[in-house]
Amino acid sequence: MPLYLGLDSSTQSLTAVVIEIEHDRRGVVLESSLVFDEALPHYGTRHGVLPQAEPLVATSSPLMWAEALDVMMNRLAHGDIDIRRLAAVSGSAQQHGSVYMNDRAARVLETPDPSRPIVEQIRGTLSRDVAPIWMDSSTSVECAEIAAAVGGDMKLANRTGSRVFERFTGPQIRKFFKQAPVAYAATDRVHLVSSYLASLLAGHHAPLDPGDASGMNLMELATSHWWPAALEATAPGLAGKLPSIVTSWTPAGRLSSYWQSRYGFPPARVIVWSGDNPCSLIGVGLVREGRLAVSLGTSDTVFGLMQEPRVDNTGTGHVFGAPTGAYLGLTCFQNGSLARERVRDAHGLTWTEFSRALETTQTGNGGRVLVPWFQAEITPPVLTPGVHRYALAADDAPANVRAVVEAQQMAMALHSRWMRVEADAIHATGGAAANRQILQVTADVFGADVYPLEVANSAALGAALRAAHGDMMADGRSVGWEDVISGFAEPIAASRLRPDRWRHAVYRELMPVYAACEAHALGRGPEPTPLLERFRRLTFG
Ligand code: ADP
Ligand code: XUL
Repeated sequence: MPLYLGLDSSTQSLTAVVIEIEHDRRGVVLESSLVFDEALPHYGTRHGVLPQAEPLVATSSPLMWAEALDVMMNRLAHGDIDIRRLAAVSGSAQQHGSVYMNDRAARVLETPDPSRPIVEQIRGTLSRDVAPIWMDSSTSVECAEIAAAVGGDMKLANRTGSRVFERFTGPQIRKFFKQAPVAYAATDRVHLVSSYLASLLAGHHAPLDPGDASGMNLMELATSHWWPAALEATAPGLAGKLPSIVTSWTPAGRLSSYWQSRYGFPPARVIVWSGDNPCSLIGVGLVREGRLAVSLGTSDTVFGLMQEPRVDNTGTGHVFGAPTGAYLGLTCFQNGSLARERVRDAHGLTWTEFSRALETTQTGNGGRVLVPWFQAEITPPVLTPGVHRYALAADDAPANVRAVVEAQQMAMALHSRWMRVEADAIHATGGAAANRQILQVTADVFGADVYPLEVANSAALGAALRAAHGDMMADGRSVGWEDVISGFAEPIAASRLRPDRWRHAVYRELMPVYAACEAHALGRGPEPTPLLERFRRLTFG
């Protein structure tokens, strides 16, 4: 029976999920993770990010990602599964991050020496030591230049699915071209994290899929081709440096001789990789329109499948390609898990105590509100971090715990309205989806059932399912997505969290008040104290 491997190279870790699928026998046979900071401490990352003097800059190490891949493949080869049964592998990676390779890369990728670790061999193939990642917000100048050159933000949004965003790859490439023109000129290929890791597996420069390419402000959403006006606005000669874009189920090749000779892998198909959010869409089973997913990882995201690309006129959300060939509407928040950790750590709590604080505090928090921009924020755009407390004492641990979780969930509900998905059920994934007290707030805020998924790493599971789908399609078996996900990504009724009507009514009152606090924190609205007092009177008498 064939096995399929999905890898997820996320901000903080690399995860592998192996599944078997044949007729009715289907299931996860292995899950394994390595945390970059702990497993590869010699790169000096913190939460997967390199230390930085400039607060808006966020980079990571392409060499660390390559070494992590090697460590994981070694672990799989020496583990309990029979890797000779591996039919295909695909992957998921944090979106937007870019890797810059020189013209030596093609040869090294093609003829790697299996007796030496791959990381040693690719060291000389990078034209830039570091990779800017999605947490970077240092490119406001370049964003303005690109938007102006293509005829404005809404034009860019209508063509590419998103207005210009600091973390998107186009502005990042432009900044590199301006700051290091010689190194830019020496760049033969600009990869995303997804196509870079796929290249290491396949032994040649791999293509991108529309799901990840749509996170660059460079791809025309309607055609899945590079948009010449955007390339021109970004950097000279860019067309010649980008990978091609292929449908999400295209084989990029087979595991190269390096993996075969070094670890005994078979020549399994490498299906083109995608971004973590597009992969999660599959991994949480959202292959039809009408439901939403929340991913509570390093970033918090709220997303759903769209048959038609409905672009966000408010400019906060994105439309990406979905691995099914349809579209993915998404809103991303930078202050996700790390903001929850900041509150947890400020009060010296464990996750159990954090959950207990949610259980022992009141819905609506007695009108105490936190706007939790511990780091720069993506939604709404905030470049200078700032934590704003309304009627909330900084040393009140339980109230701060409730306030951060309520703020994040209300922000997700408010800033996903543009998708116009009336969700009666939400699928939850990511590290913090293990926390049922957090998910209860999600259910009460959205007024929807929330289903935590059995496999917490939905991005890696989605990648494994994409590997299976791509392999079957390449064999000429036209297989539907419903069949692919069946038995893997179905919500389990027993784990469902149901919204409470009274608590949902409280959040319906609080949400406009939270929006007013957000506007005030942004410097765009009046003091929200009268609104908070009115909310307290109405709700708590
Ligand atoms: P990513 O894939 O973005 O690297 P994950 O989805 O693996 O991140 O999520 C990791 C995060 O999950 C950690 O940073 C941690 O804050 C959070 N987490 C883990 N367990 C819990 C818990 N019980 N309650 C809340 N958050 C948790
Ligand atoms: C999405 C985004 C993040 C990253 C990291 O636009 O920036 O969700 O993909 O997970």
